[in-house]
Amino acid sequence: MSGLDEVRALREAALAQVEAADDADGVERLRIEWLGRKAGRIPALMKAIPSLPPAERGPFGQAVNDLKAAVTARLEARKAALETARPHAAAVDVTLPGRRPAFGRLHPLSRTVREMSDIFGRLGFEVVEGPEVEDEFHNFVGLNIPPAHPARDPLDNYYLGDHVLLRTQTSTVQVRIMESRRPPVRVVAPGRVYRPDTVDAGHSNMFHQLEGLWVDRGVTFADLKGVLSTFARAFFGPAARTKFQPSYFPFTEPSAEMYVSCLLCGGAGCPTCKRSGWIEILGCGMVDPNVFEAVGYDAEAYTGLAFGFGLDRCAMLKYGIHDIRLLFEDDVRFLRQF
Ligand code: 2NL
Repeated sequence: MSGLDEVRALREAALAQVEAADDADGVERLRIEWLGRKAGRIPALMKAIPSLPPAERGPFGQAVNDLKAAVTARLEARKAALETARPHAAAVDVTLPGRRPAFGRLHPLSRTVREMSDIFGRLGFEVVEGPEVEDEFHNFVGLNIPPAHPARDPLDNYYLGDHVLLRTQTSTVQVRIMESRRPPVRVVAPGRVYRPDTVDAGHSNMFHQLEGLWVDRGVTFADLKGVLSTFARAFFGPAARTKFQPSYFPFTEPSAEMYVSCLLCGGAGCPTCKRSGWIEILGCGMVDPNVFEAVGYDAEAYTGLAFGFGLDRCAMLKYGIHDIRLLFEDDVRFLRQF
């Protein structure tokens, strides 16, 4: 076969291959195979020209140039044809129904924090936060809990090092607020707290509190009862009744526990309220003068009311959750229900 016949045969092969390419990658592979500068078949023919007999060089060179032009043109055409064809394949069918976005929702505890903060906001309280890793001053000393107090037992606390621990109550935040501000102070502090309790349906070693503090001249126990019973009706509903029972905390004097009428049985008695008709939801009292002295407040001039809720327990009561662990397992089958 003469050189010219060979070029003719190659031309047919190349053009047929280009027509058969069915995507942009295929066209590009053929461009490299035929026109590629390093190993392309047509450049190889060109490199062979100088070694031909002089009389053949002209016609052969001409034929190879034509071949190159034809393959180049056909590759371009094929590429353009594939590009115009593609939008059809990938077209958007505007008649299809839309895809519904997946909405998340708030965790029942986040909802509880927001609902409570909202109610206390309307009663004039500001929401404040503070660190979960604390020192003994803010967790104990400032709250009138002396070194020998059982609450400071290393077995009842998560100590992280000397005098450093995970806070066991959010009162630490209020101590910090009193250190940094002069009265009047009216704040609530929601957040995580930690105690090494054995985990069961009613206990977790990490749980949530919302504590409140109101310090000013002339704040009384009547204000305490008013604030907390107003809160209870706003949070649990207008039918909720409240009662106070004397108690003891190192940081308040006098101290009390507040009970709400059981939401589940309306006060008649059921397993949740242990047949008493009442459920304890918080501890409270008038701030002990020793706490004021620890933060540099004048205990003669000011009085204060304080209270601390178990947030998890309130959320469980309101939403009918019987096991605290469900709140922390993050099982979407559980979370989807709220
Ligand atoms: C409970 C009891 C309570 C407080 C928390 C408090 C904070 C300061 C000063 C005085 Cl800075 N008191 N907080 C007072 C009484 C009770 O919590 O059992 N909570 C779940």
